[in-house]
Amino acid sequence: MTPQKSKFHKTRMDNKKNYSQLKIILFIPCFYMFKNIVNIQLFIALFCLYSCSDDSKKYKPKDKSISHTAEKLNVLLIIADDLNCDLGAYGNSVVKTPNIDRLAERGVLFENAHNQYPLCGPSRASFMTGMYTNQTKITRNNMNLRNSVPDVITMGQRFRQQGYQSVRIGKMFHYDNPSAIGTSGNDDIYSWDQTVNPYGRDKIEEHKINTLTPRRYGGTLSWLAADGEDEEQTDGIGASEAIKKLDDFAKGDTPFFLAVGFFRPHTPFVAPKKYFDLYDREKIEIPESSSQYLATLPEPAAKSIRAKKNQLNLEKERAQEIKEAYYATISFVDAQVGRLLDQLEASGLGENTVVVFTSDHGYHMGEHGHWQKQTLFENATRIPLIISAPNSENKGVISISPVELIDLYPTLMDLTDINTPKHVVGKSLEPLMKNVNASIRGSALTKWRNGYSIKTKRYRITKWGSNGELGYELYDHEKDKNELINLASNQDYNEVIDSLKLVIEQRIAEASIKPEGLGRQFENAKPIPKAGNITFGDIHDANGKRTYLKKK
Ligand SMILES: [Ca+2]
Repeated sequence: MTPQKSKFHKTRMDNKKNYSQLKIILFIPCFYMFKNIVNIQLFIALFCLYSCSDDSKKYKPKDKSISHTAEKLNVLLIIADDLNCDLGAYGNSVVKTPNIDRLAERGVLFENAHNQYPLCGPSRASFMTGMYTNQTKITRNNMNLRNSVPDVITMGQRFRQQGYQSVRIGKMFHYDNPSAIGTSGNDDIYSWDQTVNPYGRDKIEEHKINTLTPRRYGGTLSWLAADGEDEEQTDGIGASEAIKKLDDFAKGDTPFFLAVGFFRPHTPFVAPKKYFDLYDREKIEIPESSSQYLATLPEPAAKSIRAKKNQLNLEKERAQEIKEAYYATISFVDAQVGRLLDQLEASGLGENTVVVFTSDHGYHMGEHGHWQKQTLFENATRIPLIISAPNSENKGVISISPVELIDLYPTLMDLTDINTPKHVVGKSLEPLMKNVNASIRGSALTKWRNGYSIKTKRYRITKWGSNGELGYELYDHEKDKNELINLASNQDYNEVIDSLKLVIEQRIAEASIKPEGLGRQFENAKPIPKAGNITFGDIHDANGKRTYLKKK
């Protein structure tokens, strides 16, 4: 038993003893007051009844998890923003991620994990509530969760309800990145006991950042090999704050849910110079894409990968420079993950802390001719997901079963022995963590605009338009991992596509049912109005027109 556990036992025993003493003290004067008025036997009987009924409340808890407080595991949830599976642990031999790889060695790596909507805000609202976006009613950024599902119990809120200290550092719910860094973004105040909003040199020196669109850094490709140390960057500061929190938690006896949301590798790809030195820019490969290929796709799919006009057909050298910066930024985030893992070990918390590493959605790096997110290709739907539980016998194993980001909520509830709220429709991955060959779902569902897509172990089918009237895509991952050959019209796959059409319809119908116990659900909640971005140091007139640009 760890010192933390024995402290809990002691506190509970002390409380019990004090409570009994208090009852005896109250009983004596009451006995003399009642002595000459009513039947003493009746009083004693009433007292016993009161005593017993009180004890029965104490020793038969309604919620089984409450009785297990003494054995609570802590949770450290680390989420990167816009990180795809270009990681060593996921088989990428170029990107250097020794720390995420070391976490994978002691946990379960989910090879076939997918987000539910490949855009920050919707994805985060979805996994923090354990529901699909047709249930959260959030499919846009800059939405406040409580405007559409005010009564929902978020993951952080559930931990708080169970006596955990729930702390957010950085980005968990939607947060305009990088424009809102330093603020709380579109946070949910009910999810946390405490929040920390780091703000680093990447913001103070934002004007130095290279970008395809002047003074735009979030929605467009932008990058910088920065001067200075990790600890000066926003995510370096976030990691330092998390280390301080872990240090505090190690001294106390309260179970914790520490959610650390890194802002990188989301654009701007800013990392200290040393991380750029890890890569050989000239050797970085850029996928090619043709206009003939576009003709094989339904129109909405073709549009999704040609939406960002100034990012199309980048010159190879420019594309390599940008991709190198994304990789350098991944290595920078990896180093911050390493700092957290080191602190977990040094503080002794590693023995009773579940560690999760994930991202809110995938990211194209020129695949299909597209950069960034917002498509229904594997590049945007697939996410890294690694869960390390201290009491798990399965370490360094890989699950190829399709899983969803909304499965994280019930998984963490199961691992910490807390009852999952009824409205959570994700499925616990605990059976897969015990046996990677187990099966909990046949497919992972992702929505984007008027399209839905499911990924099974072998296939991806994508449907566009509410009745499929805008077309279908079918990919066979056994032969085409990059999803370049649309088989939707291939006669050899008639049976496959017919059966998968039934499955996707069923999945969409289920994902659209209002979950039991959710409470109110509003259809048409609107995003907050968004003001124009201001880069720190630039001057704008009252009409928002820039009158002065801070020089590099
Ligand atoms: Ca994101």
